[in-house]
Amino acid sequence: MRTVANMKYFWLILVIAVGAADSIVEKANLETANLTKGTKHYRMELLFKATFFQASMYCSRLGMELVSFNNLQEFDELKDFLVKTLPNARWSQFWTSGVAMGPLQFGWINTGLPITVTHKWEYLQPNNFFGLENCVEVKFHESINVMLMNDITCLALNYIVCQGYTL
Ligand SMILES: [Ca+2]
Repeated sequence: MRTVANMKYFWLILVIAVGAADSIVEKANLETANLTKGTKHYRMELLFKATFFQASMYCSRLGMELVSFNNLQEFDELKDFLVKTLPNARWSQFWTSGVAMGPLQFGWINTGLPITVTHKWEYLQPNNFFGLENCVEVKFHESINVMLMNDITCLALNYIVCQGYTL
């Protein structure tokens, strides 16, 4: 019986090890990446994951804010940045400035404006699962060229993209 139990732990550890080796940080072999588009500057943080609140404070310390997109062009800008920075990445999640304003209504906490790219939600999202999903992440998969939004608990651990503007 002990051998069977040990084997279970072996497989568990193996799965965790494989999962860790598959992280986007290792594939991208970088910690941060930067992109400037016009007056907008993006900074991607891949060294660690954080809650929405920690991520927001992290960007603030840099004089920046969590990423938002007020139109499809800005949505595609972020997606292109991820494609360029993270080749071969599987599903990876990044915080945005999006938060719940009301039942299944979302806006950008940095601008106070509603989220208008409503056709970019993941299938069956937003769903406010268990009534606990008040923050908006983007889920990115490079090999199928997809980036979509999802509402999720603000305490989830995600990577970070900050944005800032030059005058
Ligand atoms: Ca959700």
